Amino acid sequence: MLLFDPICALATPPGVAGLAIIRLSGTDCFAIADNLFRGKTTIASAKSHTIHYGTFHSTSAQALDQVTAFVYRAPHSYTGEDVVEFGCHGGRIVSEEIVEALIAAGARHAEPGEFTKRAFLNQKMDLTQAEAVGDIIHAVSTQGSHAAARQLMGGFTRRLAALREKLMELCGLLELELDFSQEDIELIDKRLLAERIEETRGFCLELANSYRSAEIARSGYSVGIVGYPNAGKSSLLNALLERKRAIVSATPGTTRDYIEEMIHLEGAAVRLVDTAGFRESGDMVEVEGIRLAVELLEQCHLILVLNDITEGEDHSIGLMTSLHAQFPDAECVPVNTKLDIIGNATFAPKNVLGISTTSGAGMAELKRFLASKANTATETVSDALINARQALLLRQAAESLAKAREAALAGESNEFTAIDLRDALKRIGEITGAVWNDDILNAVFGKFCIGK
Ligand SMILES: Nc1nc2c(ncn2[C@@H]2O[C@H](COP(=O)(O)OP(=O)(O)OP(=O)(O)O)[C@@H](O)[C@H]2O)c(=O)[nH]1
Ligand SMILES: [Mg+2]
Repeated sequence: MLLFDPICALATPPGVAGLAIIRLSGTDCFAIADNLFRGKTTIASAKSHTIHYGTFHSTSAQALDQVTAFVYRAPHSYTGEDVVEFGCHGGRIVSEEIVEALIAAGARHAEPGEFTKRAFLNQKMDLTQAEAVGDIIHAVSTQGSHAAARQLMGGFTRRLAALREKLMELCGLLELELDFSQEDIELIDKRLLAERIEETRGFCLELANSYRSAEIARSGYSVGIVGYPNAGKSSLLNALLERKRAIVSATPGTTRDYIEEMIHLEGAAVRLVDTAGFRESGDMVEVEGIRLAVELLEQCHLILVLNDITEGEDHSIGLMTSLHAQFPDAECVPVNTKLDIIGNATFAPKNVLGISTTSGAGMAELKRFLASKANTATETVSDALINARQALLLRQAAESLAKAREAALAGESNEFTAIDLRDALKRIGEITGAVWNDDILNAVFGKFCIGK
């Protein structure tokens, strides 16, 4: 077990709440706690995994709060070190004063992600699990949160371990064959070897390709609301949010900036972006609004193209065509609006989504449609919520495996194949943290918030 200096931080959000939790971890943390905490027993004599009630004092003996102290002894704690977690009342002042008292007594402020970093360094979890901690905290969708939980419980770790084992086995065979090179013994058929390498390459690529779905599960499914001025875009945003967020008016060009809001539909997180209406405009503010809209639409997974049905069924065809050309990766879906004005909804084409934000017609169908699109987009996410770092390493591993396969098929010396296999293994090691350096750790833990 590695021993580190004592650190502390507020682990719950700052602000007003029923309770707050302050974490203290590292060498001497029990002694620091006993300087400030008065209960029936001392923290230093407390058994691991016990809770103690008492008073928390400042270093100048000012009573700050009545608290509970949760005691965990190394190595049976989150960080693997001695840990005390103080539960106090959730006031901004009291929680800050407790942190300051701990610092006055010898601890220091924890850096972002430092508790989890220690957990990794003390082998309580690997890097994929540490990243899952961040994902479960920041998850915006049920699916994202559940996938992060599975990753936290070691789902991704196990998959990578199986991959590593396969590659190690192949490396072992190749290196064994090298030992017998004089005798010209072939322990593994080169075609079979190439096939087995290809299997592992496919596995790496499949995982890397799930990055897009994982990103949707992590940050939400982005839906752009687009249309000519006055099509009813802001009215739709407000109707989906069930509150008046955007200004709606009969004057075309009402929305100048874009408006981004998140809604939850059947467990899926859907990020809605209301944009400035598309038109040739001489107004510089509006032109800027349209330019911003274009930038945002590049990141959208789906674009709803709103068509004011009172202007005719085909009114937005030109816009639809240019959107298709400009955003080939996004799916553009037409939606007719203001069905109530044409009175008899039977005039509206049946195979196209149609709504009225005034009467509510078609809104349930549109919500179901969005939920199903968002949920389908994340269907493939199982127990690994692949992030950009992991996707890059998986692609690099796949490249090395492609080289290894070529070397095997070309009948090159085993040494060459083995080098590429080792290279792939190193990349996989970087994903789990079996191979690490400060840059890797900074990239992973730098994104965390304080107290995690
Ligand atoms: N009758 C009826 N009027 C609607 C409906 N949806 C929007 N409107 C009206 O259409 C006008 C424009 O609505 P907005 O939601 O501001 O349209 P927009 O597309 O955001 O317009 P810009 O931001 O100017 O591009 C307003 O007067 C709305 O009240 C609808 O379903 N039925
Ligand atoms: Mg608008």
